[in-house]
Amino acid sequence: MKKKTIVFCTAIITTLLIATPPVALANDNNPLRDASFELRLPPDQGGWILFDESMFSTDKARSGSQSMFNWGFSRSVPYPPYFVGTVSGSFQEFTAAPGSRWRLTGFGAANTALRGAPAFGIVQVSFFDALGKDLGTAETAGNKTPLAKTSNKVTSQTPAGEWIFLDTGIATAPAGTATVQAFTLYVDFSGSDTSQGVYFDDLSLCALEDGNDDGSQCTAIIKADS
Ligand SMILES: [Ca+2]
Repeated sequence: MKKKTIVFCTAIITTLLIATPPVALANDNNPLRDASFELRLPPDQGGWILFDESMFSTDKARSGSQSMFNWGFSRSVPYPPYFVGTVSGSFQEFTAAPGSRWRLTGFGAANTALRGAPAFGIVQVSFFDALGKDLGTAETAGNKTPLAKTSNKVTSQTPAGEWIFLDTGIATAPAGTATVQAFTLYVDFSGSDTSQGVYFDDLSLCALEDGNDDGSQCTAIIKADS
């Protein structure tokens, strides 16, 4: 009887493993401070730097009791391009060498499904030189490509209230890199005349070890002073 119980439990665990969507890899070397937004550390203590319509929120949390809420109001106007857009977010900055590889993951959710498009929440890594110029990434470098590497998105198609896993994949720092910035971002150019936004929680930044190609082994790095 005991044996049967064990077999049964194993079957359940196996089923759960197969059914579980991809989740963040464990990262004991996550350099982000207050990665779950519980501490509300100010920037001069290494905390998140907030811009535009961004705030710590107790309205929704994937872990603990707080998250980061980036939101905005994109209104329609009677002249081209017929909308006024908004970009809000939060970020932290780290020293980074050319050729170093980075992966940012986290979770995003909208309490009510976003209206219109483009209106979306992402996590993003961006590289900068010593003068603060945005360099883009090796993967995205080029005239017609964005100067950063972004994750999949929370959009109008994302079920309301559901946390989804956000993942930039691996971004390689181009020549001249001095720093990397890890962002939560909400972008709204929808002209939907609605106040709306995306919650973020449980971010993890990985500086990949040499020879590691999936972000499962991360190097311990020291955060630059703010
Ligand atoms: Ca949290």
